[in-house]
Amino acid sequence: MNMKPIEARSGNYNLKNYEETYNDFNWEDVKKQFSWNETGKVNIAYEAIDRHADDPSMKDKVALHYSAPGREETLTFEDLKKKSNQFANVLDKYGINKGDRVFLFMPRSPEFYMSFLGILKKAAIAGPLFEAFMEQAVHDRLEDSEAKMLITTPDLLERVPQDKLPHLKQIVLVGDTTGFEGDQYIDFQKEMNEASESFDVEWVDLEDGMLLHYTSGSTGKPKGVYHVHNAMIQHYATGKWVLDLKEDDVYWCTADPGWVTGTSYGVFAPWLNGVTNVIRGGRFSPDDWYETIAKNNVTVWYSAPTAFRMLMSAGSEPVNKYDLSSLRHILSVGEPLNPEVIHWGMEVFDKRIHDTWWMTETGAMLICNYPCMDMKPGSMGRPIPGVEASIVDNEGNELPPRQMGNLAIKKGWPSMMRQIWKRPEKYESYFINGWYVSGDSAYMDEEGYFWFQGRLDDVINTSGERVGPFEVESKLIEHPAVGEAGVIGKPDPERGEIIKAFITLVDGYEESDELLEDIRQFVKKGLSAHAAPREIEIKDKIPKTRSGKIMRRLLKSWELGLPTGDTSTLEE
Ligand code: 6R9
Repeated sequence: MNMKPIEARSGNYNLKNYEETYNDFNWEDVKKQFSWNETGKVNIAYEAIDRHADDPSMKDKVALHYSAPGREETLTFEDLKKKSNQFANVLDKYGINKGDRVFLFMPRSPEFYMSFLGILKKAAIAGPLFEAFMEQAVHDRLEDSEAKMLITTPDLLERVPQDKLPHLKQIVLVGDTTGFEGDQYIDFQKEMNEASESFDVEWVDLEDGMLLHYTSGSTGKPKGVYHVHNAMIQHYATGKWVLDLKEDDVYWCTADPGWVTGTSYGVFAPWLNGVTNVIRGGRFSPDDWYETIAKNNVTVWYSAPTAFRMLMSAGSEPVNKYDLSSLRHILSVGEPLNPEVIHWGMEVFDKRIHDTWWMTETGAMLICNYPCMDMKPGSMGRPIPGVEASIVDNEGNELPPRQMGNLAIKKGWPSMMRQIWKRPEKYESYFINGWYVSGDSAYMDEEGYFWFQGRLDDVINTSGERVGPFEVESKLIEHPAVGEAGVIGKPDPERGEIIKAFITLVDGYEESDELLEDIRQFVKKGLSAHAAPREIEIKDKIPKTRSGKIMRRLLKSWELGLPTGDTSTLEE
């Protein structure tokens, strides 16, 4: 996997010199960017929207450019200020108070963003849910958070088991409300039409809550990861250094706001930096995606390996139809970024795809590739300024370079989660010896670049060798016949575990013993004998989460005939 680094191209980047900035860094300097630094009045939605709307040179700038099949809409910073004020007034009218949980269960739409910002202005806590969730998933999250209000659409309401949610008092419906009788139903459009466009933003403390993101662990029920307004410091800073956002950028983050990437980087980072934000609704298709870039002249694009792999499999026909020359910076998150994908990006976009590593729990990017930095394909990059990362053993002792262990972050970065909702013991269990231990396994090289190996639960031990599934998967997809790959360890009496690969075949290839043997040899020659899968099974699809992560845990349960555990985030 160690390939030649891809050198940085020169350019006028916000982060000019990684080492210098890292060594001479102070979060206090970042805090000076915020209006609360002088006024003492804190609210993340104010900093993201109102602050620009109140600036005569910014108020008419496009904040949100929304497009979906059949709908297109453009909102300026001033528009968004007014609309979110109106919604904050609606919340006020219906008795929502500071700290109340207000959940959103709806597709990406302008109404989503107005409501989301309104919730924050009212000092309540927003809980975004994936629109694809089915009844049990919706129930578990609303019950655990004791949400008082839900914003949803009439269509999705059938997946909300209202009779089993005693805390849920009000349901705001976005869409046609004919036939919905009862005091609990609130008509979004009707209320918005009646609400005032001015609202006195509720000022909060930096440590007050704003966001509850549910995330599924490998076992058990999803946990509520609680974030506070203070996170804005890091959203802003990483937007500047890593996304390299500048005044004239048109930015597109492809993530759904049900996933932390769709809030931290689909809402906060671009707007805190005063940048035009493109939101695309509807389903993924290569044509729609390329068209979104071409039509909006997207300059900075943040997506995920699964999407890049799908675009890659779609071949050069769709990509050649569009003018993508507006793109100047491309980034990825959510899963290991296969070197193959980076090389594809160099070919079709003539740009490097910059990997970034972080988690729901970390609230913002922590280990990244920067435009000013040489990139080693397969590595996640280096920690952001102001953050210390390391590899530790199970007792929290630091390990030397090249030794695989727990990827850990020195406790206390600005966007760190502050609670696991109602589970203090779970929260404490993340921290060992002053380190936040991520549950990812990785190693660091001599130059301080971090290399992801797998979730700790996913690392395979075969004949005494530790093998990360990512390396094997990356090699597998380099084979022309392989579309996607998911690799697990399968218990074996002799070897501890053997490597089993699940793959999809690229169109035009047929399953045969010769082909499987060829794929096995390809990994053996390209990676190592002990990393070559002993078993390969062909599937129509590899199971993935809504955020595009391969669900190796599910592959393993299927293989071993075990219960599948929580699958609420499984993509259909
Ligand atoms: C933002 C987000 C977190 C887990 C994380 C890791 C995997 C994320 C990655 C990556 C390799 C990267 N992950 N980024 N693995 N390289 N650049 O994804 O949050 O949904 O909570 O997932 O995703 O395993 O621990 P979340």
